[in-house]
Amino acid sequence: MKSAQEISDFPSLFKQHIDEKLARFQAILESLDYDQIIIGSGSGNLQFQDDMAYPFKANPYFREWMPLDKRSNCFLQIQRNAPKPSLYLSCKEDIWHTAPQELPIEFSQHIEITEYRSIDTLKDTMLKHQDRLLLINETNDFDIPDNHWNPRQALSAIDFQRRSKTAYEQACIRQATKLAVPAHRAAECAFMAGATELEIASAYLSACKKSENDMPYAIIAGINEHAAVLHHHQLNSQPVEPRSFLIDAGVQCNNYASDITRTYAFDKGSDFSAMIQCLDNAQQQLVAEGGIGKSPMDLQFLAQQKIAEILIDFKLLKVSVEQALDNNIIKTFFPHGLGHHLGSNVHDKGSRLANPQGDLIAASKKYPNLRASAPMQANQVYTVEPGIYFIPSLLNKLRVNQPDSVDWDQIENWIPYGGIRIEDNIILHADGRLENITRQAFKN
Ligand SMILES: [Mn+2]
Repeated sequence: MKSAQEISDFPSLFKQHIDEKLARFQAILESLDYDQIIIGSGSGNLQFQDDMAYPFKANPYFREWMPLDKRSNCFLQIQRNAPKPSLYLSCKEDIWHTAPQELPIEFSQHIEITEYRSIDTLKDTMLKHQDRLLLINETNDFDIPDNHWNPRQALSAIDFQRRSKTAYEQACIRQATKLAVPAHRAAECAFMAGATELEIASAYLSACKKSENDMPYAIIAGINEHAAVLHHHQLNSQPVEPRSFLIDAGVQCNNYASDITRTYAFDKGSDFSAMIQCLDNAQQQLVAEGGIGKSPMDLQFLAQQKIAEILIDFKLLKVSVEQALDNNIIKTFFPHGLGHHLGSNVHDKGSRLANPQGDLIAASKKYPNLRASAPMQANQVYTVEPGIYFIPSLLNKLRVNQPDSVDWDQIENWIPYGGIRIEDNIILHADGRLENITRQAFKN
């Protein structure tokens, strides 16, 4: 019900988004003493020694403003005193390709749009204020001094503001989640019907009516042992006897991603199924521990504790929770961070910044893989994704270094199931409310 309403709200939310971003970026220009910032969408690159291009995807600095992820050679101009941003779109006759992606008409009225034919004419327009121009782009198309092209201080200031998502961005991620849920259900059904990894990925794409290039990241779909490969992208086309299945896949809406993981047992009466249930409960408890000012490192510690408890309950660990944490044993079973910010990057930037000047909050030595270290803040969107995996290479190291820490006969029984990950996307609202948009979408 709310979904349709939210889509119809997009034009007005987009206007608010543009106004908010304009105010934030004009403040950045003022603090760094520039007159204008130009953000390029990027240029399509050809593969080495080939006339085939890589699939194009506009960079996140451009996508944060414009829902035009497939249009190369666009430039967005934000000036210190202009009431609207200006968008320069490359247009030239092209009989080989489909007409370029356009902004929805209701969105375009909030932007000053100009078409240009050659970069040289555009250069003349832009370079009127060359010494005060800041360029964010893959290539220095306007030949400006190198210190004004992607300067670190500007990137940090932009990444810092990006952590607080506008209402429009939140609505896009919510919608991206709603679009992903039927696809996740189709994937589950395909797995239960005995489909291969490749067939499951096809079922996912056809259920959300998207192509592979529309995905925010390549679909991870691992059956059995493949569920232990954290980013299993080389999907198998051969049928196997199914035991377990892990799928990590999202959908994009106006460039904003959802990032969802579910794990399924083929036999609902198995120990593996029971462990999924335990991790699912732990995951929801971890979600509830989030809040404004909370430290992601404290949550990581709590996740390790809960995972240790589960491994002890299933008689896999032969040591106490304290010993398992003190001796870093849990990192064998849960080798990644509990979550990351989510936005125009799937792993959104800015999650380690202490301030807009670019100082970083050091990641804890114990959890160097954690993508987020800055305290949680209002309007942040992030993932919570604990996992328990049986990864042969990590288990082999544990067997050498701490042979008495686990029951190796038991472990052998779990390796064929690969692993479990459960991942939801959360909005932390300004009033402290935690909105689990993933659980909400699965419920409806
Ligand atoms: Mn994720």
